[in-house]
Amino acid sequence: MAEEKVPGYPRLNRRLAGRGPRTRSIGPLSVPLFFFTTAIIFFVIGLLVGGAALGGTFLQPGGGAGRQSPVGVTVVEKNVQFVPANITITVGQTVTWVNQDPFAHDVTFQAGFGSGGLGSQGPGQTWSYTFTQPGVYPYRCQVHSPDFTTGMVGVVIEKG
Ligand SMILES: [Cu+2]
Repeated sequence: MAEEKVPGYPRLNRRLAGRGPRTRSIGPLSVPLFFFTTAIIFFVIGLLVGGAALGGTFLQPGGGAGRQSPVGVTVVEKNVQFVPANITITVGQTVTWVNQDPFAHDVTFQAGFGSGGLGSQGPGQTWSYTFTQPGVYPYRCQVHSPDFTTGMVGVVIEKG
């Protein structure tokens, strides 16, 4: 290659000589660096788009509750037990109790509300309640629990 030199200008020549190798070393490096950076950018975009799509499908079975409403929670009544017995939810969440036993249960809260009294949930029947006030809500099945601590009991903890 041609030597860049201007006679009589040693400082300029040193600068020219110093510039040469630097541009040559950056040249081959910058191409993979560009592709690497691009790959990372697309990877991040992919994560964001994929996450949004996953979130969308995950939220949809929530029962058409709208954008703000969180996914519902299900408690199964099986073998004379609430499963899970203790649940923690957030304000606005709906809990659905499903009776999977071949006999009647009920969901009766200590606070006074419930599925409608003694044995009000026949086999296969469901009952739902949307919780709007933070608190601790003990409940029982009146058929299978004498109080709110023994037998067929459960607790809903609602966080604000
Ligand atoms: Cu019961």
